[in-house]
Amino acid sequence: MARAQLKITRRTFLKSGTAAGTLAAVGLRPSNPARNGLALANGTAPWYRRGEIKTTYNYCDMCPWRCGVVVQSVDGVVQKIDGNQADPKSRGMLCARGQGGVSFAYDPDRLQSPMIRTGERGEGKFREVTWEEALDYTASKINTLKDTHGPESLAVFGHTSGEFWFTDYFAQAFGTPNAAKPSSSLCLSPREEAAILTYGLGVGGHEPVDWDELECLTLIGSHIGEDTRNTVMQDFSAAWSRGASVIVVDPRFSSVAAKADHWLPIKPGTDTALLLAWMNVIITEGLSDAEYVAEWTEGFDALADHVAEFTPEWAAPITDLSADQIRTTARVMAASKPRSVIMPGRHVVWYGNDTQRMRATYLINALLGAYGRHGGMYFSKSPYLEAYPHPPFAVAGSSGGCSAEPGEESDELPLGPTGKARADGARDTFLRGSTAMQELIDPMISGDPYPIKGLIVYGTNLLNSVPNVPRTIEALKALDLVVAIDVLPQEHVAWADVVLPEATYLERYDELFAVAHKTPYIAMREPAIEPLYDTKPGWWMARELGLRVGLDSFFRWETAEEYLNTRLRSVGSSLEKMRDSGGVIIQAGKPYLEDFEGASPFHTPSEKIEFYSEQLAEAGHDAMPVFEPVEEPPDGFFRLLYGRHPVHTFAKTQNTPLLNELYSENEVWVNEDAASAAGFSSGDEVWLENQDGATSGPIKVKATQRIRDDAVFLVHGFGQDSPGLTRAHGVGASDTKLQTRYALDPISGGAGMRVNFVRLRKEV
Ligand SMILES: Nc1nc2c(c(=O)[nH]1)N[C@H]1C(S)=C(S)[C@@H](COP(=O)(O)OP(=O)(O)OC[C@H]3O[C@@H](n4cnc5c(=O)[nH]c(N)nc54)[C@H](O)[C@@H]3O)O[C@H]1N2
Ligand SMILES: Nc1nc2c(c(=O)[nH]1)N[C@H]1C(S)=C(S)[C@@H](COP(=O)(O)OP(=O)(O)OC[C@H]3O[C@@H](n4cnc5c(=O)[nH]c(N)nc54)[C@H](O)[C@@H]3O)O[C@H]1N2
Ligand code: SF4
Ligand SMILES: [Mo]
Repeated sequence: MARAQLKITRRTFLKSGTAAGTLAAVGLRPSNPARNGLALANGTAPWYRRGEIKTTYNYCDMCPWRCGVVVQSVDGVVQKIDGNQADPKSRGMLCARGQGGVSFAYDPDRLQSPMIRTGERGEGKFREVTWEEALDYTASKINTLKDTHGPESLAVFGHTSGEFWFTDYFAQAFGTPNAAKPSSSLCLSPREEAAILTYGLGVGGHEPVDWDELECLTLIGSHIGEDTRNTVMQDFSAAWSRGASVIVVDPRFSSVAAKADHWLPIKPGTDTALLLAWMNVIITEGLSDAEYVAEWTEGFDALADHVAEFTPEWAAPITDLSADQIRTTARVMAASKPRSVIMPGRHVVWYGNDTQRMRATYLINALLGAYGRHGGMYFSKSPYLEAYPHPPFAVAGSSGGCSAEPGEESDELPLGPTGKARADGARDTFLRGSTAMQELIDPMISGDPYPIKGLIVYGTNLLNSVPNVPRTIEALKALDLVVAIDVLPQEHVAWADVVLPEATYLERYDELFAVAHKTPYIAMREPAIEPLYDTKPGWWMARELGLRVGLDSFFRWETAEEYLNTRLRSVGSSLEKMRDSGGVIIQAGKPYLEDFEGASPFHTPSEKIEFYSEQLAEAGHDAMPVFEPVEEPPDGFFRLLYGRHPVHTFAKTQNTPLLNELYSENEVWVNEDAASAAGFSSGDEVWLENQDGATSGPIKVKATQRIRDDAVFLVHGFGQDSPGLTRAHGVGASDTKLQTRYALDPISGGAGMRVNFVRLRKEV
């Protein structure tokens, strides 16, 4: 009852919020607010009385979700960031990290000037140089690499929202297929590959759960609440308030488990067994959507045969759940079909068999008839927007990642102009696969299959995001050129030959954010203030480098405005028109099956959702998901699990003053009984040591009943070693440094990171 009442309250609130928001948005551009008496008397006037307010539109870069924001600054100082009411992701609201953007920009630890290395790599000794010198130096090194080893010998890693300029535009124009994003093989590539194999569409940047009409939500690990993507939090709260059923499968009692009707504390690594048993119940009890299955799927009989033996009784001892729990939850899910979905999740590189696990979740969604149905999974559509005209790229294809649009990636593996394929083993190993960033590191050391000699690291936290840090350091020592483009002195920056400091998202124009969505849309970024210190925007750096390495024909625009206005012309708009209409352009989508008027929206060979995958069978993989046990922790060790904290993003915000104040140090979650058996209790300081002897710490114990006794849990991003990060340095423990190994997913090239084990030690 309480939840039903909340629904009404929230609906009413949203309605009035929108109306009030429109008025507020109009009021955001006061022509010239008079200074009040306090300000004139040099008193402490509130910021909005200190001078003319400049209002600019932007999309948040505090995490890869990119909510639309409205930024207000006075006299060249950013004062406030609000959610843009017109933006489909923020809808006028922001998470704590989005609000914390001001503090990110004004972090005094920021990189302030271009630098060239003077000491040994890793020592962090540099001299400040002019932009001219830094760019000339970098370009001459890149030209030498190209002449000596070919353009493929330059790898480009990129994340954060300026990634496009380097990982996509520069890399493709220059002619290297070795461009990669951590948001692909270290995050969501199994999810995308499984979706394309199973129903012929990518999931895309914004998971297309049709929240407004959803009746049952199942979460496999996805920890909404710790994962504080703004829109997902809003949508989840609304669905929950409306009374939607929630099933959470997580070895840890996560924030969202606390809101669940059913919490299944599964033994880590056994989710595929649970998914097979759920399919068994749905099929044997006749709970699937028979009409939908007949019309839109292929291979149902094969699937029915396949799962016949995977009963709840079979799965119970494997998953450490009861057969009754498994059966009950399958029935709950099916009772709401087709308004019932297992959310695809996002960070899905877990155990190396991740594409098959993701396929199993999609098969259940298909049995329940969810794809293209109201309250199920809608179809995202990319907005229409033409590229800036440029000559054909030397390398086709995309490096994938969180921002990848569905259908954007081609089936062809990109080849370099000299006919060489990506060096990550894609052609030999992976069935499909967007670039596997971690697999590009071996060729830097071994020269096999061919040498990679140079690396541009744009907005990627190289030593905090990629497993097997000792190997990355070996590669950093072996390279001929390392360029770091960042805003903070992160650990890997000390290993660079050239450091190019970027202006933050609040200080620059950037590529348009064109989002595949229920309502496809385009958001803009413009500077709220001038770049602080001697920093420059990424687009400018990419262009200046491009002009110096013979790519003039790709960089014909002089200014960012010229580039953006040219693209916007293709949709009858311009920066000025976008500003006038609230910073976003919204187009019409085609979210449901009925929008296709009988044609199939599924781009598989059969044009149906494929329970049985011929493509997988032909490539020698299991055509239907099977459960493969994962290695057990050795005696005295726990499996190392990790996840998010609501006020931090990855390893990049721990030093942000405001966010650091909210949560400054991580703890290791240990089951209370297991902790006391090992002689530890809450607050004790311990070191963590993994199966290979790697250590991180000291870190405080959080002894709790909220986690199983075979695993421990860490918030990712702490335990940083860069002395330049004055607040984050040396605090807590790092999951990355304890992930000396990973399990490679043979289908997607994803790096499963939950295959590491740690023990607690009093000292090292
Ligand atoms: N605040 C905040 N929010 C973020 C981010 C951030 O940095 N900060 N990053 C964003 C990004 S890019 C991503 S990819 C997402 C990641 O967010 P999710 O996709 O939700 O991340 P996961 O790593 O899949 O989920 C972590 C949860 O999985 C549970 N888990 C561990 N092992 C298992 C297992 O074997 N089985 C099951 N069923 N559960 C398991 C853990 O206990 C934990 O609760 O978050 C996004 N949102
Ligand atoms: N151990 C472990 N590894 C993980 C994960 C995990 O949970 N645990 N999560 C995985 C996932 S889901 C993802 S998506 C990836 C994320 O991987 P990354 O994107 O590498 O993670 P961040 O720590 O956010 O690093 C962002 C980097 O960009 C810099 N930066 C911030 N703003 C700007 C800017 O405006 N311009 C430039 N040039 N640089 C900027 C930051 O200082 C930082 O160095 O990590 C993956 N790796
Ligand atoms: S979820 Fe939060 S941090 Fe991420 S883009 Fe939105 S407001 Fe920014
Ligand atoms: Mo991610």
